Amino acid sequence: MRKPSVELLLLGFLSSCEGSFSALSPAGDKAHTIANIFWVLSSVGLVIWLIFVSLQFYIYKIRRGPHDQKKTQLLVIGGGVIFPLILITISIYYTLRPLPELVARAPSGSLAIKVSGLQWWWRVNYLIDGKEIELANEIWLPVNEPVQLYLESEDVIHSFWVPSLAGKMDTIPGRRTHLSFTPTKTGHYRGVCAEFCGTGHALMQMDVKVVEKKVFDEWLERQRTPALSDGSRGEKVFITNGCIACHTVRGISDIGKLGPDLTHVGSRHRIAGGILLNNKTSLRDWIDHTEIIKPEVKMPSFKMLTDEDKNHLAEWLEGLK
Ligand code: HEC
Ligand SMILES: [Cu+2]
Repeated sequence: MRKPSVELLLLGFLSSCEGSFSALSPAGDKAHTIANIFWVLSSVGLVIWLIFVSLQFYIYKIRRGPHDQKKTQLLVIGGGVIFPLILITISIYYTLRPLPELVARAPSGSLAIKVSGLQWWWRVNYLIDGKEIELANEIWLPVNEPVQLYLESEDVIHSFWVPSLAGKMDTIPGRRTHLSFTPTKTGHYRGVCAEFCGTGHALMQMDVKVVEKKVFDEWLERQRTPALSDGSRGEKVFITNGCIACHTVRGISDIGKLGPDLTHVGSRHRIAGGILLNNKTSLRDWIDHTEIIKPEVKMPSFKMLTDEDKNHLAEWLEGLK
């Protein structure tokens, strides 16, 4: 059997860096800075590696045997001490120089969003005209406008990371951290929790949609409107089976704060910490096998509901656009 060629392996490796999860396809000002640092440092590393390999080739293949002691000493001191010292000093300067810009806050008056990490999902609050609207695991942003994120945690340390848009920032219980950036390209990006935070850590993701300002305004307006009670069977199942103890659906019940706000759950791209595509089947599965989909999740499964009730419930949730 033919072995896979190095080019093929490299291609596979590089292609896994493409797409909405990648720090190497930047779509935000800060992510561009970070990607540039990566490319410059990698290129310098590559050049040094090539010089080193050439020297080895020279010694082993071209000019074997003893060498002039003076010259070799010079090479060891020059190439082994002085050159690395200069290079490391330059790279420290080069990598630290953009730091103030990377941690700078957005200008006052910018769009402000509070994002809280929880085991194992993200609570997202838009702060607009002194009012908050809440959603989960999904953030929409207008393109080319700076955004200020306030990051918090309600339990353990998590880390907010949308590789295509900006660097990582920890969310720490009892403290507020900051992250600001300007998305530069419309598109759909993915984010993850980048700090091990328990069993469901790998199942704690999010979607970020960068859209034109007009689309953003329309979306925000829809998200602000409360849900309308329609007296349907799904809604009744939701109210009478304890879902409202943990979930708010604005316009119907706003006592539940433990779980995600479900006012517009039907409009989200994914559910359950960004791991299931949102449709009626996923919603039903989630209610039915919560603990199988996400072990140790803070929501009990509701297997005991009748099949018909589960169907009505899933249909009603899906309709909460
Ligand atoms: C004890 C509190 C609790 C109860 C009761 C509860 N949930 Fe949940 N629910 C949660 C938590 C916490 C999550 C987030 C889980 C995660 O993603 O890690 C969640 C997530 C969800 C989601 C996914 C939302 C999203 O956008 O990701 C849906 C849908 C949902 N619950 C529906 C229901 C329904 C329907 C009921 C009643 C049959 C119910 N829940 C009862 C706590 C609860
Ligand atoms: Cu986490």
